[in-house]
Amino acid sequence: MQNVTLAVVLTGVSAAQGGVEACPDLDGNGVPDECDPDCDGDGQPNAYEIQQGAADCNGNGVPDTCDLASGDSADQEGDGIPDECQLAGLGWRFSVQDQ
Ligand SMILES: [Ca+2]
Ligand SMILES: [Ca+2]
Ligand SMILES: [Ca+2]
Ligand SMILES: [Ca+2]
Repeated sequence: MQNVTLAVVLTGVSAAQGGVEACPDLDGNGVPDECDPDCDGDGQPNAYEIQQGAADCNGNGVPDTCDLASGDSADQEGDGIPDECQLAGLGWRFSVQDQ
């Protein structure tokens, strides 16, 4: 008589290997990042980039760099800031020059 104990059956390993990886959700909105808008295609959702400090001066939820790249925002003087965020200052400057 042998006292054989085969209590442990290692079938649970496969669950931890090669399974479906949890989709990253950097901005924590419950939507996998691959489904979130990512205007520049760098894998970081727009909302996350703004959370991390990307400029969104016009508050449309899209980093301003993308607004400019897509042409949604004009940047006539090429300073990297959407002109709709600067209209007040530009208007003041132009009004001074025109007079
Ligand atoms: Ca997300
Ligand atoms: Ca991005
Ligand atoms: Ca924006
Ligand atoms: Ca500008």
